[in-house]
Amino acid sequence: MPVHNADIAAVFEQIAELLELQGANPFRVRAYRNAARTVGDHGRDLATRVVSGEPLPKLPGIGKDLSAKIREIATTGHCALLERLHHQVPAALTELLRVPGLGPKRVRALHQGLAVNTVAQLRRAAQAGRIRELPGFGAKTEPRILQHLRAQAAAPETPMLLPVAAQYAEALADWLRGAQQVQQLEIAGSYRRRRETVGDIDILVASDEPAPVMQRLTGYDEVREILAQGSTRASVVLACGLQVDLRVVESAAFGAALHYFTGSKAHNIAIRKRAQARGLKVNEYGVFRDKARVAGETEESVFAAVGLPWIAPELREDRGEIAWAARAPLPRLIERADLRGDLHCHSRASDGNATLEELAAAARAAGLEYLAITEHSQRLTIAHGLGTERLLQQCEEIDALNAQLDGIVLLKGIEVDILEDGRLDLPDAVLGQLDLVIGAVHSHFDLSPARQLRRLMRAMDHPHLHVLAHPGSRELGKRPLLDLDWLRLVRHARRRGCFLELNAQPKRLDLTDVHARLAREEGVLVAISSDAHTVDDFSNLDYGIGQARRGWLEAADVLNTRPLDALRGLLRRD
Ligand code: DGT
Ligand code: CA
Ligand code: CA
Repeated sequence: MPVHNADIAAVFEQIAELLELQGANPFRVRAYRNAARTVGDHGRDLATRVVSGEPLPKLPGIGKDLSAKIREIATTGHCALLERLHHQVPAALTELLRVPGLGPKRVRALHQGLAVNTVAQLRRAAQAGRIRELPGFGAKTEPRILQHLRAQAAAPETPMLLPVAAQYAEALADWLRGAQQVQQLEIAGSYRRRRETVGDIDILVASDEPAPVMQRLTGYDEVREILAQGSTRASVVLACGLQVDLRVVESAAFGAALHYFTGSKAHNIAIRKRAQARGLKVNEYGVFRDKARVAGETEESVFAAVGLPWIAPELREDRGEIAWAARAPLPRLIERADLRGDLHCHSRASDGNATLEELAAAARAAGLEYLAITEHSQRLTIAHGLGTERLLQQCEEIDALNAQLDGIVLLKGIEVDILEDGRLDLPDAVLGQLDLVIGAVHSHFDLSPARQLRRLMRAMDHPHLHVLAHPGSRELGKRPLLDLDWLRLVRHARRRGCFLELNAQPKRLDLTDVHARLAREEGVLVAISSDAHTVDDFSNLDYGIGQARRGWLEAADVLNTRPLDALRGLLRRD
Protein backbone atom coordinates (compact mmCIF):
# COMPACT_ATOMS: atom_id res chain seq x y z
CA MET A 1 0.00 0.00 0.00
CA PRO A 2 1.63 3.28 -1.04
CA VAL A 3 2.16 5.82 1.72
CA HIS A 4 1.30 9.42 0.87
CA ASN A 5 2.69 12.58 2.39
CA ALA A 6 -0.63 13.14 4.11
CA ASP A 7 -0.25 9.76 5.88
CA ILE A 8 3.23 10.62 7.14
CA ALA A 9 1.99 14.04 8.23
CA ALA A 10 -0.89 12.40 10.11
CA VAL A 11 1.55 10.17 12.01
CA PHE A 12 3.67 13.18 13.01
CA GLU A 13 0.58 15.13 14.04
CA GLN A 14 -0.57 12.22 16.22
CA ILE A 15 2.87 11.94 17.79
CA ALA A 16 2.79 15.68 18.56
CA GLU A 17 -0.60 15.37 20.22
CA LEU A 18 0.31 12.35 22.29
CA LEU A 19 3.59 13.91 23.41
CA GLU A 20 1.70 17.04 24.33
CA LEU A 21 -0.73 14.99 26.40
CA GLN A 22 2.22 13.45 28.19
CA GLY A 23 3.51 16.91 29.00
CA ALA A 24 6.62 16.47 26.86
CA ASN A 25 9.06 19.26 26.07
CA PRO A 26 7.18 21.85 23.97
CA PHE A 27 10.09 22.14 21.52
CA ARG A 28 9.86 18.45 20.78
CA VAL A 29 6.11 18.76 20.27
CA ARG A 30 6.61 21.71 17.97
CA ALA A 31 9.24 19.86 15.95
CA TYR A 32 6.75 17.09 15.16
CA ARG A 33 3.97 19.53 14.43
CA ASN A 34 6.14 21.55 12.04
CA ALA A 35 7.34 18.35 10.42
CA ALA A 36 3.71 17.32 9.89
CA ARG A 37 3.07 20.59 8.13
CA THR A 38 6.24 20.46 6.06
CA VAL A 39 5.66 16.89 4.91
CA GLY A 40 1.94 17.40 4.34
CA ASP A 41 2.58 20.43 2.15
CA HIS A 42 5.43 18.93 0.18
CA GLY A 43 4.57 18.63 -3.48
CA ARG A 44 6.08 15.20 -4.25
CA ASP A 45 5.41 11.89 -2.57
CA LEU A 46 8.34 11.30 -0.21
CA ALA A 47 7.58 7.62 0.12
CA THR A 48 7.97 7.12 -3.61
CA ARG A 49 11.47 8.56 -3.35
CA VAL A 50 12.37 6.41 -0.40
CA VAL A 51 11.09 3.25 -2.05
CA SER A 52 12.90 4.01 -5.31
CA GLY A 53 16.14 4.56 -3.37
CA GLU A 54 16.39 8.31 -4.00
CA PRO A 55 17.64 10.46 -1.14
CA LEU A 56 15.09 12.58 0.68
CA PRO A 57 15.13 16.25 -0.28
CA LYS A 58 16.39 18.74 2.30
CA LEU A 59 13.32 19.86 4.16
CA PRO A 60 13.29 22.65 6.72
CA GLY A 61 13.19 21.40 10.29
CA ILE A 62 13.62 17.75 9.26
CA GLY A 63 16.88 16.45 10.61
CA LYS A 64 18.33 12.98 10.99
CA ASP A 65 15.80 11.67 13.44
CA LEU A 66 12.73 12.80 11.55
CA SER A 67 14.19 11.64 8.22
CA ALA A 68 14.67 8.21 9.73
CA LYS A 69 11.03 8.22 10.82
CA ILE A 70 9.90 9.19 7.32
CA ARG A 71 11.87 6.24 5.96
CA GLU A 72 10.41 3.95 8.57
CA ILE A 73 6.85 4.98 7.77
CA ALA A 74 7.47 4.91 4.01
CA THR A 75 8.88 1.40 4.04
CA THR A 76 6.88 -0.28 6.81
CA GLY A 77 3.69 1.80 7.00
CA HIS A 78 4.24 1.97 10.79
CA CYS A 79 6.06 4.10 13.29
CA ALA A 80 7.40 2.46 16.44
CA LEU A 81 7.34 5.68 18.44
CA LEU A 82 3.67 6.26 17.67
CA GLU A 83 2.81 2.72 18.67
CA ARG A 84 4.71 3.11 21.93
CA LEU A 85 2.87 6.35 22.67
CA HIS A 86 -0.44 4.70 21.90
CA HIS A 87 0.31 2.17 24.63
CA GLN A 88 1.15 4.90 27.10
CA VAL A 89 -1.71 7.36 26.48
CA PRO A 90 -5.40 6.36 26.48
CA ALA A 91 -6.51 6.62 22.86
CA ALA A 92 -9.69 8.58 23.50
CA LEU A 93 -7.81 11.40 25.19
CA THR A 94 -6.82 12.84 21.81
CA GLU A 95 -10.52 13.12 21.00
CA LEU A 96 -10.96 15.35 24.00
CA LEU A 97 -8.50 17.77 22.43
CA ARG A 98 -11.10 18.45 19.72
CA VAL A 99 -13.42 19.97 22.29
CA PRO A 100 -13.03 23.75 22.06
CA GLY A 101 -11.38 25.18 25.15
CA LEU A 102 -9.67 21.91 26.06
CA GLY A 103 -5.96 22.03 25.39
CA PRO A 104 -3.44 19.38 26.40
CA LYS A 105 -2.99 20.83 29.89
CA ARG A 106 -6.67 20.72 30.67
CA VAL A 107 -7.11 17.27 29.17
CA ARG A 108 -4.30 16.06 31.41
CA ALA A 109 -5.93 17.68 34.40
CA LEU A 110 -9.22 15.96 33.57
CA HIS A 111 -7.45 12.65 33.17
CA GLN A 112 -5.44 12.92 36.36
CA GLY A 113 -8.03 14.68 38.52
CA LEU A 114 -11.27 13.03 37.44
CA ALA A 115 -10.14 9.92 35.54
CA VAL A 116 -11.84 11.32 32.47
CA ASN A 117 -10.50 9.42 29.45
CA THR A 118 -13.35 9.44 26.97
CA VAL A 119 -15.92 11.82 25.55
CA ALA A 120 -18.68 9.95 27.38
CA GLN A 121 -16.85 10.35 30.70
CA LEU A 122 -16.34 14.02 29.91
CA ARG A 123 -20.06 14.48 29.34
CA ARG A 124 -20.93 12.74 32.62
CA ALA A 125 -18.39 14.75 34.57
CA ALA A 126 -19.76 17.99 33.08
CA GLN A 127 -23.35 16.99 33.80
CA ALA A 128 -22.49 16.10 37.38
CA GLY A 129 -20.81 19.46 37.88
CA ARG A 130 -17.50 17.89 38.84
CA ILE A 131 -15.34 19.77 36.34
CA ARG A 132 -15.71 23.13 38.08
CA GLU A 133 -13.99 21.64 41.12
CA LEU A 134 -10.75 21.20 39.21
CA PRO A 135 -8.24 24.00 39.61
CA GLY A 136 -8.09 26.20 36.51
CA PHE A 137 -11.57 25.37 35.27
CA GLY A 138 -14.32 27.98 35.58
CA ALA A 139 -18.04 27.43 36.00
CA LYS A 140 -18.54 28.46 32.36
CA THR A 141 -16.57 25.50 31.07
CA GLU A 142 -19.23 22.90 31.79
CA PRO A 143 -22.11 24.36 29.76
CA ARG A 144 -19.66 25.10 26.95
CA ILE A 145 -18.48 21.49 26.87
CA LEU A 146 -22.03 20.16 26.90
CA GLN A 147 -23.10 22.53 24.16
CA HIS A 148 -20.18 21.47 21.99
CA LEU A 149 -20.91 17.77 22.51
CA ARG A 150 -24.54 18.27 21.51
CA ALA A 151 -23.53 20.18 18.35
CA GLN A 152 -20.95 17.56 17.47
CA ALA A 153 -23.46 14.74 17.71
CA ALA A 154 -25.73 16.62 15.29
CA ALA A 155 -23.04 17.56 12.77
CA PRO A 156 -22.10 15.28 9.88
CA GLU A 157 -18.56 13.98 9.59
CA THR A 158 -16.15 16.65 8.38
CA PRO A 159 -15.43 16.25 4.69
CA MET A 160 -11.87 16.22 3.39
CA LEU A 161 -9.91 19.40 2.73
CA LEU A 162 -9.28 20.04 -0.94
CA PRO A 163 -5.47 19.63 -0.88
CA VAL A 164 -5.71 16.38 1.05
CA ALA A 165 -8.25 15.05 -1.43
CA ALA A 166 -5.96 16.28 -4.22
CA GLN A 167 -3.13 14.01 -3.11
CA TYR A 168 -5.34 10.94 -3.42
CA ALA A 169 -7.35 12.07 -6.44
CA GLU A 170 -4.41 13.13 -8.60
CA ALA A 171 -2.45 9.96 -7.83
CA LEU A 172 -5.46 7.84 -8.79
CA ALA A 173 -6.11 9.90 -11.94
CA ASP A 174 -2.50 9.38 -13.02
CA TRP A 175 -2.86 5.66 -12.46
CA LEU A 176 -6.08 5.53 -14.49
CA ARG A 177 -4.52 7.50 -17.35
CA GLY A 178 -2.23 4.52 -17.76
CA ALA A 179 -5.13 2.31 -18.82
CA GLN A 180 -5.61 1.34 -22.47
CA GLN A 181 -8.04 3.37 -24.56
CA VAL A 182 -8.36 6.38 -22.27
CA GLN A 183 -9.00 9.33 -24.59
CA GLN A 184 -9.72 11.99 -21.99
CA LEU A 185 -9.86 12.06 -18.21
CA GLU A 186 -11.03 14.79 -15.86
CA ILE A 187 -11.71 14.97 -12.17
CA ALA A 188 -15.14 16.59 -11.98
CA GLY A 189 -17.53 17.32 -9.07
CA SER A 190 -16.82 19.69 -6.20
CA TYR A 191 -13.11 19.02 -6.75
CA ARG A 192 -13.20 20.73 -10.14
CA ARG A 193 -15.27 23.57 -8.71
CA ARG A 194 -12.41 24.01 -6.17
CA ARG A 195 -14.67 23.81 -3.19
CA GLU A 196 -12.76 24.03 0.09
CA THR A 197 -13.82 20.54 1.12
CA VAL A 198 -14.97 17.64 -0.99
CA GLY A 199 -17.39 14.86 -0.11
CA ASP A 200 -16.26 12.42 -2.77
CA ILE A 201 -14.25 12.36 -5.99
CA ASP A 202 -15.92 12.05 -9.38
CA ILE A 203 -13.71 10.91 -12.24
CA LEU A 204 -14.86 11.04 -15.80
CA VAL A 205 -13.22 9.17 -18.67
CA ALA A 206 -13.87 9.28 -22.41
CA SER A 207 -13.24 5.91 -24.00
CA ASP A 208 -14.73 3.67 -26.69
CA GLU A 209 -13.84 0.65 -24.62
CA PRO A 210 -14.63 1.02 -20.90
CA ALA A 211 -13.41 -2.37 -19.65
CA PRO A 212 -9.65 -1.63 -19.31
CA VAL A 213 -10.09 1.52 -17.23
CA MET A 214 -12.78 -0.11 -15.07
CA GLN A 215 -10.40 -2.98 -14.33
CA ARG A 216 -7.57 -0.61 -13.62
CA LEU A 217 -9.67 1.14 -10.99
CA THR A 218 -10.72 -1.99 -9.15
CA GLY A 219 -7.12 -3.23 -9.37
CA TYR A 220 -5.74 -0.09 -7.72
CA ASP A 221 -4.05 -1.25 -4.55
CA GLU A 222 -5.52 1.55 -2.43
CA VAL A 223 -9.08 0.39 -3.08
CA ARG A 224 -10.49 -0.81 0.24
CA GLU A 225 -14.01 -1.59 -0.82
CA ILE A 226 -16.01 -1.79 -4.04
CA LEU A 227 -19.45 -0.30 -3.44
CA ALA A 228 -20.86 -0.73 -6.93
CA GLN A 229 -19.55 -1.89 -10.27
CA GLY A 230 -21.13 -1.93 -13.72
CA SER A 231 -19.75 -1.87 -17.24
CA THR A 232 -19.34 1.94 -17.42
CA ARG A 233 -19.52 3.08 -13.80
CA ALA A 234 -18.09 2.10 -10.46
CA SER A 235 -17.90 3.43 -6.93
CA VAL A 236 -15.08 2.47 -4.62
CA VAL A 237 -13.75 3.53 -1.24
CA LEU A 238 -10.01 4.15 -0.90
CA ALA A 239 -8.00 3.13 2.15
CA CYS A 240 -8.01 6.76 3.30
CA GLY A 241 -11.82 6.68 3.46
CA LEU A 242 -12.40 8.76 0.34
CA GLN A 243 -15.12 7.55 -2.02
CA VAL A 244 -14.44 7.66 -5.76
CA ASP A 245 -17.10 7.49 -8.46
CA LEU A 246 -15.85 6.62 -11.95
CA ARG A 247 -17.89 7.10 -15.06
CA VAL A 248 -16.84 6.15 -18.60
CA VAL A 249 -18.57 7.72 -21.61
CA GLU A 250 -18.01 7.91 -25.38
CA SER A 251 -16.09 10.92 -26.67
CA ALA A 252 -19.15 12.42 -28.33
CA ALA A 253 -20.76 12.80 -24.89
CA PHE A 254 -17.68 13.79 -22.89
CA GLY A 255 -18.51 17.52 -22.69
CA ALA A 256 -22.07 16.86 -21.59
CA ALA A 257 -20.96 14.32 -18.99
CA LEU A 258 -18.20 16.62 -17.76
CA HIS A 259 -20.71 19.43 -17.37
CA TYR A 260 -23.19 17.16 -15.60
CA PHE A 261 -20.70 15.63 -13.17
CA THR A 262 -19.00 18.92 -12.45
CA GLY A 263 -22.27 20.25 -11.10
CA SER A 264 -23.20 21.74 -8.87
CA LYS A 265 -26.53 20.03 -8.74
CA ALA A 266 -28.27 23.40 -8.37
CA HIS A 267 -26.42 24.77 -11.40
CA ASN A 268 -27.38 21.69 -13.44
CA ILE A 269 -31.02 22.08 -12.56
CA ALA A 270 -30.97 25.74 -13.58
CA ILE A 271 -29.32 24.85 -16.91
CA ARG A 272 -31.86 22.12 -17.52
CA LYS A 273 -34.72 24.59 -16.97
CA ARG A 274 -33.15 27.05 -19.38
CA ALA A 275 -32.86 24.27 -21.96
CA GLN A 276 -36.48 23.26 -21.47
CA ALA A 277 -37.60 26.81 -22.18
CA ARG A 278 -35.84 26.44 -25.54
CA GLY A 279 -37.39 23.09 -26.33
CA LEU A 280 -34.19 21.23 -25.48
CA LYS A 281 -33.31 18.43 -23.12
CA VAL A 282 -29.96 18.31 -21.29
CA ASN A 283 -28.55 15.25 -19.56
CA GLU A 284 -25.18 13.62 -19.09
CA TYR A 285 -25.29 12.24 -22.66
CA GLY A 286 -25.77 15.52 -24.48
CA VAL A 287 -28.20 18.27 -25.41
CA PHE A 288 -31.12 16.92 -27.42
CA ARG A 289 -33.85 18.35 -29.61
CA ASP A 290 -36.37 15.53 -29.76
CA LYS A 291 -34.15 12.50 -30.39
CA ALA A 292 -31.33 14.37 -32.12
CA ARG A 293 -28.15 15.23 -30.21
CA VAL A 294 -27.34 18.86 -30.95
CA ALA A 295 -24.34 19.20 -28.59
CA GLY A 296 -22.23 17.21 -26.14
CA GLU A 297 -18.67 16.68 -27.30
CA THR A 298 -17.32 19.70 -25.42
CA GLU A 299 -18.59 21.79 -22.54
CA GLU A 300 -18.53 24.85 -24.78
CA SER A 301 -20.98 23.13 -27.12
CA VAL A 302 -23.33 22.37 -24.23
CA PHE A 303 -23.35 25.97 -23.01
CA ALA A 304 -23.64 27.32 -26.56
CA ALA A 305 -26.68 25.14 -27.19
CA VAL A 306 -28.51 26.93 -24.39
CA GLY A 307 -27.28 30.36 -25.52
CA LEU A 308 -24.46 30.83 -23.02
CA PRO A 309 -20.70 31.29 -23.07
CA TRP A 310 -18.59 28.72 -21.23
CA ILE A 311 -18.83 29.29 -17.48
CA ALA A 312 -15.82 28.49 -15.30
CA PRO A 313 -16.44 25.54 -12.93
CA GLU A 314 -15.76 27.69 -9.86
CA LEU A 315 -18.80 29.81 -10.68
CA ARG A 316 -21.23 26.93 -11.13
CA GLU A 317 -23.12 27.17 -7.88
CA ASP A 318 -26.35 28.69 -9.16
CA ARG A 319 -25.46 31.98 -7.56
CA GLY A 320 -26.57 34.09 -10.49
CA GLU A 321 -23.87 32.98 -12.95
CA ILE A 322 -26.36 31.84 -15.59
CA ALA A 323 -28.44 35.03 -15.70
CA TRP A 324 -25.22 37.07 -15.63
CA ALA A 325 -23.60 35.12 -18.47
CA ALA A 326 -26.76 35.52 -20.53
CA ARG A 327 -26.54 39.30 -20.50
CA ALA A 328 -22.95 40.38 -19.89
CA PRO A 329 -19.41 39.04 -20.02
CA LEU A 330 -18.51 37.08 -16.91
CA PRO A 331 -15.62 38.39 -14.82
CA ARG A 332 -12.17 37.44 -16.08
CA LEU A 333 -11.32 35.36 -13.03
CA ILE A 334 -7.99 35.89 -11.36
CA GLU A 335 -5.21 33.38 -12.00
CA ARG A 336 -2.22 32.42 -9.94
CA ALA A 337 0.14 34.19 -12.35
CA ASP A 338 -1.61 37.49 -11.56
CA LEU A 339 -0.22 37.51 -8.01
CA ARG A 340 2.89 39.62 -7.64
CA GLY A 341 3.38 39.37 -3.92
CA ASP A 342 2.33 37.81 -0.66
CA LEU A 343 1.27 39.83 2.36
CA HIS A 344 1.31 37.35 5.24
CA CYS A 345 3.99 34.93 6.40
CA HIS A 346 5.86 33.83 9.52
CA SER A 347 9.52 33.05 10.01
CA ARG A 348 11.28 31.24 12.78
CA ALA A 349 11.10 34.44 14.81
CA SER A 350 7.48 33.56 15.70
CA ASP A 351 5.91 30.19 14.88
CA GLY A 352 7.27 29.48 11.40
CA ASN A 353 10.21 27.20 10.75
CA ALA A 354 12.19 28.99 8.06
CA THR A 355 14.62 31.90 8.16
CA LEU A 356 13.92 35.20 6.43
CA GLU A 357 16.40 34.30 3.71
CA GLU A 358 14.75 30.94 3.11
CA LEU A 359 11.31 32.52 2.91
CA ALA A 360 12.54 35.19 0.51
CA ALA A 361 14.15 32.60 -1.76
CA ALA A 362 11.04 30.41 -1.72
CA ALA A 363 8.75 33.35 -2.47
CA ARG A 364 10.94 34.39 -5.37
CA ALA A 365 10.94 30.82 -6.67
CA ALA A 366 7.15 30.97 -6.45
CA GLY A 367 7.22 33.88 -8.88
CA LEU A 368 6.61 36.65 -6.34
CA GLU A 369 8.20 40.10 -6.36
CA TYR A 370 7.54 41.07 -2.76
CA LEU A 371 6.81 39.34 0.53
CA ALA A 372 5.62 40.90 3.77
CA ILE A 373 7.03 39.33 6.93
CA THR A 374 4.21 39.39 9.47
CA GLU A 375 5.11 37.63 12.70
CA HIS A 376 2.64 37.28 15.54
CA SER A 377 2.63 40.00 18.19
CA GLN A 378 3.50 39.69 21.87
CA ARG A 379 0.13 38.58 23.25
CA LEU A 380 0.36 35.32 21.35
CA THR A 381 2.97 33.83 23.61
CA ILE A 382 2.47 30.25 22.40
CA ALA A 383 3.47 31.44 18.93
CA HIS A 384 6.51 33.36 20.28
CA GLY A 385 4.83 36.65 19.43
CA LEU A 386 7.10 39.66 19.01
CA GLY A 387 7.14 42.66 21.31
CA THR A 388 8.44 46.08 20.33
CA GLU A 389 12.09 45.29 20.80
CA ARG A 390 12.21 42.06 18.81
CA LEU A 391 10.06 43.60 16.08
CA LEU A 392 12.33 46.60 15.64
CA GLN A 393 15.30 44.29 15.58
CA GLN A 394 13.65 42.26 12.82
CA CYS A 395 13.05 45.49 10.87
CA GLU A 396 16.79 46.10 10.91
CA GLU A 397 17.42 42.55 9.72
CA ILE A 398 14.99 43.07 6.87
CA ASP A 399 16.64 46.33 5.83
CA ALA A 400 20.00 44.61 5.78
CA LEU A 401 18.64 41.66 3.87
CA ASN A 402 16.88 43.83 1.28
CA ALA A 403 20.21 45.44 0.51
CA GLN A 404 21.50 42.03 -0.59
CA LEU A 405 18.41 40.42 -2.11
CA ASP A 406 17.82 40.29 -5.82
CA GLY A 407 14.47 39.89 -7.51
CA ILE A 408 12.41 40.11 -4.34
CA VAL A 409 11.73 42.76 -1.72
CA LEU A 410 10.79 41.97 1.85
CA LEU A 411 8.27 44.26 3.51
CA LYS A 412 8.35 44.97 7.21
CA GLY A 413 5.08 43.88 8.71
CA ILE A 414 3.30 42.39 11.68
CA GLU A 415 0.24 40.26 12.29
CA VAL A 416 -0.86 42.24 15.29
CA ASP A 417 -3.35 40.69 17.67
CA ILE A 418 -6.73 42.36 17.92
CA LEU A 419 -7.49 42.41 21.62
CA GLU A 420 -10.89 41.65 23.08
CA ASP A 421 -11.99 45.29 22.90
CA GLY A 422 -10.62 45.99 19.43
CA ARG A 423 -7.39 47.64 20.53
CA LEU A 424 -4.17 46.44 18.94
CA ASP A 425 -1.46 44.54 20.74
CA LEU A 426 1.44 46.94 19.95
CA PRO A 427 1.91 50.70 20.40
CA ASP A 428 1.08 53.10 17.56
CA ALA A 429 4.59 54.46 17.45
CA VAL A 430 5.87 51.01 16.51
CA LEU A 431 3.10 50.09 14.08
CA GLY A 432 3.64 53.41 12.29
CA GLN A 433 7.18 52.39 11.35
CA LEU A 434 6.11 49.31 9.40
CA ASP A 435 5.29 48.87 5.72
CA LEU A 436 2.26 46.72 6.44
CA VAL A 437 0.12 46.00 9.46
CA ILE A 438 -2.32 43.13 9.30
CA GLY A 439 -4.57 42.58 12.30
CA ALA A 440 -6.11 39.31 13.40
CA VAL A 441 -8.31 37.80 16.05
CA HIS A 442 -6.83 34.82 17.92
CA SER A 443 -8.97 34.79 21.05
CA HIS A 444 -12.48 35.53 22.35
CA PHE A 445 -14.23 33.92 19.40
CA ASP A 446 -17.45 33.66 21.35
CA LEU A 447 -18.35 37.31 21.91
CA SER A 448 -21.90 38.25 20.96
CA PRO A 449 -22.27 39.14 17.25
CA ALA A 450 -22.70 42.81 18.09
CA ARG A 451 -19.61 42.96 20.30
CA GLN A 452 -17.54 40.98 17.82
CA LEU A 453 -18.50 43.38 15.03
CA ARG A 454 -17.66 46.38 17.21
CA ARG A 455 -14.33 44.82 18.05
CA LEU A 456 -13.38 44.34 14.39
CA MET A 457 -14.67 47.75 13.35
CA ARG A 458 -12.72 49.39 16.11
CA ALA A 459 -9.57 47.59 14.99
CA MET A 460 -10.13 48.93 11.47
CA ASP A 461 -10.58 52.44 12.84
CA HIS A 462 -6.98 52.26 13.88
CA PRO A 463 -4.96 54.47 11.53
CA HIS A 464 -2.18 51.94 11.10
CA LEU A 465 -4.19 48.83 10.30
CA HIS A 466 -4.07 47.97 6.61
CA VAL A 467 -5.52 44.49 6.33
CA LEU A 468 -7.95 42.52 8.45
CA ALA A 469 -6.47 39.01 8.37
CA HIS A 470 -8.66 35.89 8.22
CA PRO A 471 -11.71 38.01 9.07
CA GLY A 472 -14.04 35.09 9.87
CA SER A 473 -11.56 33.30 12.19
CA ARG A 474 -12.72 29.91 11.08
CA GLU A 475 -10.81 26.66 11.00
CA LEU A 476 -12.50 24.07 8.86
CA GLY A 477 -13.63 21.10 10.90
CA LYS A 478 -12.73 22.89 14.13
CA ARG A 479 -14.11 26.38 14.52
CA PRO A 480 -17.03 27.95 12.65
CA LEU A 481 -17.03 31.40 11.07
CA LEU A 482 -17.63 34.28 13.42
CA ASP A 483 -21.26 35.23 13.49
CA LEU A 484 -21.08 38.74 12.03
CA ASP A 485 -23.02 41.28 10.06
CA TRP A 486 -20.74 40.91 7.04
CA LEU A 487 -22.23 43.72 5.02
CA ARG A 488 -21.56 46.21 7.79
CA LEU A 489 -18.05 44.84 8.27
CA VAL A 490 -17.23 45.12 4.56
CA ARG A 491 -18.70 48.60 4.29
CA HIS A 492 -16.73 49.71 7.32
CA ALA A 493 -13.56 48.41 5.68
CA ARG A 494 -14.32 50.47 2.60
CA ARG A 495 -14.99 53.61 4.63
CA ARG A 496 -11.74 53.20 6.51
CA GLY A 497 -9.63 52.26 3.50
CA CYS A 498 -8.89 48.83 4.97
CA PHE A 499 -8.41 45.68 2.95
CA LEU A 500 -9.68 42.20 3.72
CA GLU A 501 -7.52 39.11 3.59
CA LEU A 502 -8.40 35.89 1.91
CA ASN A 503 -6.15 33.66 3.97
CA ALA A 504 -5.09 30.85 1.66
CA GLN A 505 -4.26 28.23 4.26
CA PRO A 506 -6.44 25.30 3.18
CA LYS A 507 -7.93 24.92 6.66
CA ARG A 508 -8.92 28.60 6.72
CA LEU A 509 -9.82 29.87 3.24
CA ASP A 510 -11.25 32.87 5.00
CA LEU A 511 -12.72 35.16 3.49
CA THR A 512 -15.13 32.55 2.20
CA ASP A 513 -16.20 32.58 -1.44
CA VAL A 514 -19.42 34.42 -0.63
CA HIS A 515 -17.69 37.06 1.47
CA ALA A 516 -14.95 37.58 -1.11
CA ARG A 517 -17.68 38.29 -3.61
CA LEU A 518 -19.30 40.72 -1.21
CA ALA A 519 -15.98 42.55 -0.87
CA ARG A 520 -15.72 42.81 -4.66
CA GLU A 521 -19.26 44.11 -4.95
CA GLU A 522 -18.63 46.70 -2.25
CA GLY A 523 -15.34 47.80 -3.77
CA VAL A 524 -12.99 46.52 -1.06
CA LEU A 525 -9.74 45.04 -2.32
CA VAL A 526 -8.86 41.53 -1.13
CA ALA A 527 -5.35 40.37 -0.20
CA ILE A 528 -4.78 36.71 -1.13
CA SER A 529 -2.09 35.64 1.33
CA SER A 530 -0.36 32.34 1.97
CA ASP A 531 0.12 32.72 5.74
CA ALA A 532 3.22 30.64 5.07
CA HIS A 533 4.97 29.06 8.05
CA THR A 534 7.34 26.97 5.92
CA VAL A 535 8.99 27.41 2.53
CA ASP A 536 6.49 24.97 1.03
CA ASP A 537 3.48 26.98 2.11
CA PHE A 538 3.54 29.33 -0.86
CA SER A 539 1.66 26.53 -2.59
CA ASN A 540 -1.29 27.63 -0.42
CA LEU A 541 -1.71 30.46 -2.88
CA ASP A 542 -3.17 28.05 -5.44
CA TYR A 543 -5.99 27.25 -3.04
CA GLY A 544 -6.50 30.92 -2.25
CA ILE A 545 -6.84 31.56 -5.97
CA GLY A 546 -9.42 28.78 -6.23
CA GLN A 547 -11.45 30.34 -3.45
CA ALA A 548 -11.06 33.83 -4.97
CA ARG A 549 -12.34 32.55 -8.30
CA ARG A 550 -15.33 31.05 -6.49
CA GLY A 551 -15.83 34.58 -5.16
CA TRP A 552 -15.87 35.99 -8.73
CA LEU A 553 -12.67 37.98 -8.16
CA GLU A 554 -10.70 39.46 -11.03
CA ALA A 555 -7.04 40.47 -10.82
CA ALA A 556 -8.10 44.08 -10.29
CA ASP A 557 -10.07 43.12 -7.17
CA VAL A 558 -6.93 41.82 -5.47
CA LEU A 559 -4.44 44.01 -3.62
CA ASN A 560 -1.37 41.88 -4.21
CA THR A 561 -1.69 41.78 -7.98
CA ARG A 562 -0.36 45.36 -7.85
CA PRO A 563 3.27 46.19 -8.59
CA LEU A 564 5.15 47.14 -5.44
CA ASP A 565 5.02 50.89 -6.10
CA ALA A 566 1.28 50.84 -6.58
CA LEU A 567 0.91 48.70 -3.47
CA ARG A 568 2.88 51.20 -1.40
CA GLY A 569 0.57 53.92 -2.66
CA LEU A 570 -2.48 51.95 -1.61
CA LEU A 571 -1.03 51.27 1.85
CA ARG A 572 -0.72 54.95 2.60
CA ARG A 573 -3.57 55.80 4.95
CA ASP A 574 -4.17 59.41 5.71
P1 DGT B 1 -19.49 16.54 -2.95
O1 DGT B 1 -19.08 15.25 -3.56
O2 DGT B 1 -20.54 16.38 -1.91
O3 DGT B 1 -18.35 17.35 -2.46
O4 DGT B 1 -20.19 17.46 -4.09
P2 DGT B 1 -20.37 17.17 -5.65
O5 DGT B 1 -20.89 18.41 -6.26
O6 DGT B 1 -19.15 16.58 -6.22
O7 DGT B 1 -21.57 16.14 -5.67
P3 DGT B 1 -21.69 14.62 -6.08
O8 DGT B 1 -20.41 13.88 -6.01
O9 DGT B 1 -22.82 14.07 -5.29
O10 DGT B 1 -22.18 14.67 -7.58
C1 DGT B 1 -21.33 15.10 -8.62
C2 DGT B 1 -22.12 15.95 -9.57
O11 DGT B 1 -23.11 15.16 -10.22
C3 DGT B 1 -22.90 17.05 -8.90
O12 DGT B 1 -22.09 18.19 -8.66
C4 DGT B 1 -23.97 17.32 -9.90
C5 DGT B 1 -24.25 15.96 -10.48
N1 DGT B 1 -25.44 15.39 -9.85
C6 DGT B 1 -25.47 14.50 -8.85
N2 DGT B 1 -26.75 14.21 -8.54
C7 DGT B 1 -27.52 14.97 -9.33
C8 DGT B 1 -28.93 15.12 -9.49
O13 DGT B 1 -29.73 14.52 -8.81
N3 DGT B 1 -29.36 16.01 -10.43
C9 DGT B 1 -28.49 16.70 -11.21
N4 DGT B 1 -28.98 17.56 -12.10
N5 DGT B 1 -27.18 16.58 -11.08
C10 DGT B 1 -26.69 15.71 -10.16
CA1 CA C 1 -18.18 14.65 -5.55
CA1 CA D 1 -20.03 11.53 -6.40
